[in-house]
Amino acid sequence: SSSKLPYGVRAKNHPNILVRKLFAIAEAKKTNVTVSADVTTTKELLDLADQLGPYIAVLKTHIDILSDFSPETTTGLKHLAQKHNFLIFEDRKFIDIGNTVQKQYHGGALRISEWSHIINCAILPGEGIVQALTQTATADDFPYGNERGLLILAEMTSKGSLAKGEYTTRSVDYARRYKKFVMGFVCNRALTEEQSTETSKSEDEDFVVFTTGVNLASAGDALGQQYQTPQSAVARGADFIISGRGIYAAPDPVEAVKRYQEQGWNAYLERVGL
Ligand code: BMP
Repeated sequence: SSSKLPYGVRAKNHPNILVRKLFAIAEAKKTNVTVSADVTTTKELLDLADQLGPYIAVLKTHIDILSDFSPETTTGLKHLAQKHNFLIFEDRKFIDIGNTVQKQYHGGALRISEWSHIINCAILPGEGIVQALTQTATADDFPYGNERGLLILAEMTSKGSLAKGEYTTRSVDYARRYKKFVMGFVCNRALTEEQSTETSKSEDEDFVVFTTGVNLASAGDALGQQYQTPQSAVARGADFIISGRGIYAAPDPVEAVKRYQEQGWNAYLERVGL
C-alpha cells in the first residue's frame, strides 16, 4: 500500500497538487509533524508559528478559540507559512447541511478558504457535506483552485468515540467519490483496506492519513483524550502526526518539537524501509 512508499515517490505520482506540495515539504524539511497550536491569543499563535515553523510540515489551528481574532491573525499566519514553508490546517470540523457549510467555508466572518490550505469535515450529515465542499472548492470562480484540500474526520481519539464502524466505512466511500477535493483522513490507522459494498480501492488511490492524539509524556487527559506516541501512530499508518499540548505546553516547545520531529521521522524511515 502507499504507506510503504517514501513521501518523495508519493509526491511525484499524486494527482492532487496540494498533496504533492505537502509531501514535498515533508521531504525537504524531514518532518511529518503537525503542531496543533491551540493557544488563545494572536500573539501566542504567531510566536508559536514562527518558533516552530522550521520543524513542522503543517500548522493546525482552531481559529475560533482566539480571543482577539482579526484580519491580522490570518495575514500573520499566511506570512509565516510562506517564510517557513508549512501548510495551514484549520480544524473547523464542518458538520452541517451542504448549503450552510459552503457559507461557513468560503466567506463569512472567518474567511477560512482564503488562508487555510487544509480543512476537515465530519460526515454525520451524509454524503452531501462532502459534495457541497467539493463543489465550492472546484467551482470555476473559486480563487484558490489547486491549493486547497479536505480531510474527512473518519475516527476520533476521544474515549467512547462514535466515529467507528459504518461511519468510518462511509468516510472512505465519500473520499473515493470526491477525490478531486478530498486528500485524506483524520483517523487513527491506515484506512486503505477499508471496503464497502459500494466502493472499492482503485489502483492509483493514495489518501493521506493525519493522526491526532500524539504525546510522548502522557497517556491522556481528564476529559477523555487518549494518547499514543509518534512511533506507534506512524507504525499504524499516520503520514502526519498531530500534537498539541505535547509540544506547545512543554517547558521548551522548540526542544519538544525537535523530539517529535526526530521520532516521527525515524518511525517513517522504518516504515518505508529506508
Ligand atoms: P492535544 O495534542 O493537546 O491533545 O490536542 C489534540 C488536538 O487534536 C486538538 O486540537 C483536538 O481538537 C484535535 N483532535 C483530537 O484530539 N482528536 C480527534 O479525534 C480529532 C481532533 O481534531
